[in-house]
Amino acid sequence: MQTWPEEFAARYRAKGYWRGETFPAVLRRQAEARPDAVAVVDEGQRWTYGELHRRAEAHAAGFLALGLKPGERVVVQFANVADFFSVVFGLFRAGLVPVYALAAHRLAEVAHLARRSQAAAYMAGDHAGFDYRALARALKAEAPTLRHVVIGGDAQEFTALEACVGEGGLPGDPDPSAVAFLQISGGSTGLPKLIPRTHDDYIYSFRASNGICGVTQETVYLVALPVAHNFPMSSPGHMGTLYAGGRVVLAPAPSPEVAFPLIAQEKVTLTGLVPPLALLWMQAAPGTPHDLSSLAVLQVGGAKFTPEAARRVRPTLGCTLQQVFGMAEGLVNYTRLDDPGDIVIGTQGRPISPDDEVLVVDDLGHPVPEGTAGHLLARGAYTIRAYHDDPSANARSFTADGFYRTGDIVRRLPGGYLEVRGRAGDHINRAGEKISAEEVEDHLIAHPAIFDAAIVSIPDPALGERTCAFVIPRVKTLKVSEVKAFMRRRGIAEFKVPDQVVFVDAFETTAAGKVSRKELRARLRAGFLGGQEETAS
Ligand code: OOB
Repeated sequence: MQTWPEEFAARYRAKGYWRGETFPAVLRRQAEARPDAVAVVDEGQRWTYGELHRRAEAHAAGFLALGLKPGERVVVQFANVADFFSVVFGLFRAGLVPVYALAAHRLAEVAHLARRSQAAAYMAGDHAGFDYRALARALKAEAPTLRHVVIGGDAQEFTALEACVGEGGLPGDPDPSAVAFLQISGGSTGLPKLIPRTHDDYIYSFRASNGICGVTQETVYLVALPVAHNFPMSSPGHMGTLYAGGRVVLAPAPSPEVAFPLIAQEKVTLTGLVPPLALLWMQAAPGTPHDLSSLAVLQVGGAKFTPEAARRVRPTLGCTLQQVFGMAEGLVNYTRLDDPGDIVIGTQGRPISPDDEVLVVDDLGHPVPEGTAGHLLARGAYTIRAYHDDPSANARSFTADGFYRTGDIVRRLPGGYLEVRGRAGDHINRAGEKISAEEVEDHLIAHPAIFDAAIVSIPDPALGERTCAFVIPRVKTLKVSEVKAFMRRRGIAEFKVPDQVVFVDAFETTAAGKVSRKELRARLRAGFLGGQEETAS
């Protein structure tokens, strides 16, 4: 159930933000209104709204026939493929709760999600050059609550997704204030936290985003980023596009080589990228034989897009730039499509909703004047009040009056526009992928030849930030290649394997011999950069 206090919930309903819509009802509405309109395009497969709806209904019945019970959690791990949509809408229809893993996640992350959510099932696709069946085999030993594994494609000993179909026996639509799915947080400490989003709150976020981003049934949205990430899902992303009756085109990879032909063929009008990809696209666009003229708006977000890069979007790609600064916990900011150039280039936008409450405070929690950098706190109709089943994270991440501590350092400018200046926490933003220093350090320290390790971010022209592991080895013979190979054997997502490994004899400490890990990371980083400590960003 939603965790907003009743007086807030009542206000959000009265203002028309929470309208009692649910995911199954959204799909049904489109399937009834425009059954023959194309909803999802995936490498030659074209599913209409009618087809997507039929598949989702059939899967819903099939999932329940397995013995799954409404309310149970199901970890889903799909690349950018159409099955993602029939599976998650099938789960919604059955009252089951998807837990979104990224396709890049490996055993360590998926096992954590399954355990944390007490998942009853794991559903994955047989695609993307990785064997999710092998992952599933190992997962069963690590997640005791798991009763079913469903695999799209060649299922081998597991239940085939194609066979998970049935008819009838479906429950009524879910309660709109119930948790619809769990999304992962890119949060700063330890393992990813689970973010519960309700039908009411999430649908509000993309319905309102549609208005801001001009999404209609004419929109053709290209999912270039991973389909399960919050940005391409709801800002306004594929869910916003389906809500409006538009067309969702899935890119198997975000590179210009793959995405440009798709833009030309499908006449894509809108897409969202992280800054490093936007740089690649801008580099590739001038020489491309593909017609990109349908692309009206390019959204860039997930990490800071520099003004220098932002300025080049229109000259190279011929489209309008929209900056998007959001988080899976809720709050999303957009530059508006008719904002003046200096706002679009120099800020990360302003909140979706007039009822988004945004505070910028100093270290003691006191509000700072406009134009001064401080910690961003947020509260509103689509910003969570608590993580799933995580009292200690909740105590750290939310104020007593329910504001989410975003961990971001921002400056508020006239008109409520925000400029992101950096992060207060210890997470690294590597091309929009959030990496917790603590989580990676824990894996490193598990190596028998590693005495201690600290992960720091290093500025990187392509990725924004890359990771550097400072390692104190127990034996002089330890090799960088072994450290990286060990990390891969730990079963973590490739983007978390340190980009650089630097061996040191000891970590410098203060005279008192005591340094917080945070301070230690800052010192290592400053030393590595030759004393050129970066600003907060
Ligand atoms: C998006 O969501 P998450 O949950 O992966 O990461 C959220 C964090 C923010 O707290 C901030 O640190 C960073 O990513 N971030 C940005 C940014 N957009 C996100 N930092 C600077 N500039 C930006 N434009 O990344 C996300 C979710 C919805 C929409 C867009 C991005």
